Amino acid sequence: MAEAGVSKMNASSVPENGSAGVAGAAPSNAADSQQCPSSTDSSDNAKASGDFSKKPTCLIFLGMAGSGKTTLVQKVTSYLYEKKPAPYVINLDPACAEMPYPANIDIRDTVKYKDVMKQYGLGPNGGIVTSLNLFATQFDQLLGLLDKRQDQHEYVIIDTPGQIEVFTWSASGSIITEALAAGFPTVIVYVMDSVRSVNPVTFMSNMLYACSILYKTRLPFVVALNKARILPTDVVDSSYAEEWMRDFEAFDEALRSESSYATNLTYSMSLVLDEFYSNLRCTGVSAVTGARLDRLLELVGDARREYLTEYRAEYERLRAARDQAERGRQRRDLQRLEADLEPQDREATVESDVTLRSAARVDDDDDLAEERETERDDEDDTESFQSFLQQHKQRQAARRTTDASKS
Ligand SMILES: Nc1nc2c(ncn2[C@@H]2O[C@H](COP(=O)(O)OP(=O)(O)O)[C@@H](O)[C@H]2O)c(=O)[nH]1
Ligand SMILES: [Mg+2]
Repeated sequence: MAEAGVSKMNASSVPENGSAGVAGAAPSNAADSQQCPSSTDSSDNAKASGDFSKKPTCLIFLGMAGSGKTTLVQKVTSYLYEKKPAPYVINLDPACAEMPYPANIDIRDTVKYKDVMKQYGLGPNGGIVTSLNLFATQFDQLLGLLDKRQDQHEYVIIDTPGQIEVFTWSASGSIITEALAAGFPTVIVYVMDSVRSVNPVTFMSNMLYACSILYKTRLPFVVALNKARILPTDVVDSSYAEEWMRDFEAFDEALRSESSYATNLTYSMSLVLDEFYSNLRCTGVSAVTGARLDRLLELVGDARREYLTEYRAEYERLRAARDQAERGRQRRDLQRLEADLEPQDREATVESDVTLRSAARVDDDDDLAEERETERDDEDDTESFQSFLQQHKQRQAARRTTDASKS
């Protein structure tokens, strides 16, 4: 790619580095060589057969800016490094100033977002979206790398840009999510700032966002109520949020103390979200202390099982439906094209088709011989027809002479 700041992404240029240190975490390359078992027959079979039950779980961390995605990715990465095998970590935030975890793939090595801003005359948000778009065009190469390493990792962890809408409502975000979900068991970890959601109206906005992502991605979902006061050092006790989800009366009571014009709307919305809450996996966590990460991963395991039993089949069905719709569209286009053709165009097409077919036979010796034979037959036919005409003319001339002599 020639655009400013974008280098070609290939196996050699995609740095699978591990230089940024995480406390207690070995650099990924080192961890790879120490911990990752070499390919076994069973894993080769898994690759060949596309056996999803043996593939690593892809965790896409989404959430509002400042909710703690990056901090949580760092903590989960560090936690998994201790447990082994090491996770495969991908940073998709081009504007991230400091990455506190060792990433195998870092979008900033491929796309320089400040150069993209300059090159296209964009502001920071436009620069981030365009950088992600540029990266998405080469995402198949990343999938290739993941495919090669799928038997070496249990988790693939993906950090996304600060502003949630950059990923959730952009074409590139959808392409990346769909590409991952089509090839790997994929789970969305929705990170919610429990300190900033103590207001019921803000809580409802956050939940509506979570719900819209669930319906957009159609992927299994885990809500991480981050910055929760699980330990005395944390700021807020996240159990209020879990109670509001479980108990509508409790939420209603909290809402009564609000005198905002949005109260009525929030009340109606909470009724709508009742169904969403009923199936929601949710836990308080602290990205700073690492509290309840084991619970978070337990819920992720649950979500993975759901992917394998329900979402996978749904994905296959959707893909098949899309392929069928595409084939139908192509057929209709062809029919429309045929209908648009004038009769003389059609004759011309038929003629040119014959010409093409005859031209295509030139290379084929047998067909050529056959064609020459046919030509000879045609010549013979022409000769016999001419002699027939000759004889006919002679017979007529003879009859005319006989008639003249009689009269
Ligand atoms: N107290 C507390 N602060 C946190 C926690 N997680 C993240 N933070 C802070 O929240 C701010 C935003 O975090 P960051 O991970 O950059 O958010 P992102 O934009 O979603 O990636 C940082 O100052 C973090 O230190 C947590 O669990 N507890
Ligand atoms: Mg971040």
